[in-house]
Amino acid sequence: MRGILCLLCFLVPGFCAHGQIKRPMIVGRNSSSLTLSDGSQVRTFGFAAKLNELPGLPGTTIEAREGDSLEIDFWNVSQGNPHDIWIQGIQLQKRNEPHEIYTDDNIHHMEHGYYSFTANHAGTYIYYCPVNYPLDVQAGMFGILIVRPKLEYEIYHKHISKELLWCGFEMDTAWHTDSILDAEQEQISKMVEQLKYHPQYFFINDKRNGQLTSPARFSAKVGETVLIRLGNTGLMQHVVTFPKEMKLTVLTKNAVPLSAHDAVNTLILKPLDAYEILVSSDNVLNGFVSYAFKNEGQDTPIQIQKIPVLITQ
Ligand SMILES: [Cu+2]
Repeated sequence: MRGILCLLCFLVPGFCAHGQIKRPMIVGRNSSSLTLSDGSQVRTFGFAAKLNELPGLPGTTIEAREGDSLEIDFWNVSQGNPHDIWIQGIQLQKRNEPHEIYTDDNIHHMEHGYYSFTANHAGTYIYYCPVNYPLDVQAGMFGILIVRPKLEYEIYHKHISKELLWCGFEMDTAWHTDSILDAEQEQISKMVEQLKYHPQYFFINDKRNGQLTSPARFSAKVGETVLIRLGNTGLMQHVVTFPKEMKLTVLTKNAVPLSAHDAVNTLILKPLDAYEILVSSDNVLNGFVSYAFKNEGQDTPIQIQKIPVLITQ
């Protein structure tokens, strides 16, 4: 029996019940930048996969399969204040050395932190730096963890023709000055309390409106099913509305499977929410997905981004 299982593990990727051990690396930096629509540059923090890589918004994507054991090696090379990693919805075990006992310290400049967990539930998660929340998240210290389902779900997902990741984010450039990003740890909590949040820039990944290019923009054939991962790494509410001609199935919200597949076309994401949805259309379509950025409790959006949708024969 064991031989057959081993053979299946070898022949069918994803069959193994025991999962793999993965050790992804996250490099934390505080000297990245993002070019804004007027050509100016704004300073950001971020998470890269390796030392010589500039982090994007979102930072490096970590991928795993249900049942895998992960030990994230977080290396802080930011020179400034300490940082830390949290994953929304997952309890992490943290060590300062690979096999040391659990620690609760933040990770200082040039230190490593090792965060281990078992990926028990398939879904899309947001990981981020909780230090001085929400300052470091606004600065850009966030990324996506994807836990892919085991084999039985994979069969169900077999008809998916492509996968997209849309990470909504707003930016108030007043939070991105050197005096704020380099402030001493002791001053920060008082400073964060006094900061007002009036974002001037609104992004899907790190792009605006129609600037979203392949592979993130939506183009598909009639009848094709596209899996979209949506994450809110901003501080506002994101209301995402698909054209009514499109069929939407919500698979998971914050990695919890949703069984009620009601006909919905609008999703509301609070900060740090993440959804996995399946989208398809039986007809050709040339439209857009509306991405509205709102203050919670207010009806009128502060800004609406439009992601082009093209469905052809
Ligand atoms: Cu941080």
